Amino acid sequence: MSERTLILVKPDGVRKGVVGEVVARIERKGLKLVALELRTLGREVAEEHYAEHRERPFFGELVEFITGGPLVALVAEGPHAIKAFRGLAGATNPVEAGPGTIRGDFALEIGENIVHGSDSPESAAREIKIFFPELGA
Ligand code: IDP
Repeated sequence: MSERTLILVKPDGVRKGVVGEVVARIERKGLKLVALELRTLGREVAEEHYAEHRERPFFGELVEFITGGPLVALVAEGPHAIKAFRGLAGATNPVEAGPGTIRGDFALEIGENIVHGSDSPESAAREIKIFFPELGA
């Protein structure tokens, strides 16, 4: 069963120059790129994307960070795309992410963990609509 997931190479990933590396890992896994764009998020889009974290103490920091520079938004498609990319990304906290994962290989701090990947089909649909409304449902 093919599905789609919304992936962000966050501003720290762009700053560190690992966009190519992340995209290569996505492609090497066998996922297909459906959309890809470099853009800088405004506060409103950032707050919408992270709406589920609105009440968390780090929300302000998270929005500052994600709007602080260009990021790469992309949609990847394939069987189990959501779980497959979460596997490539590794644990949210990079010090707990295993070697060979994106966060395990390129990050140290939870606030700067290089990538975002949708965590469920519902989140994927919601997030894809925010970043690429032209893709439809
Ligand atoms: P996920 O990105 O692995 O799905 P979530 O729990 O949805 O993890 O958190 C969203 C993002 O919020 C994380 O990727 C991370 O960058 C940031 N974050 C999570 N917990 C903390 C924290 O305790 N301090 C700062 N940032 C955090």
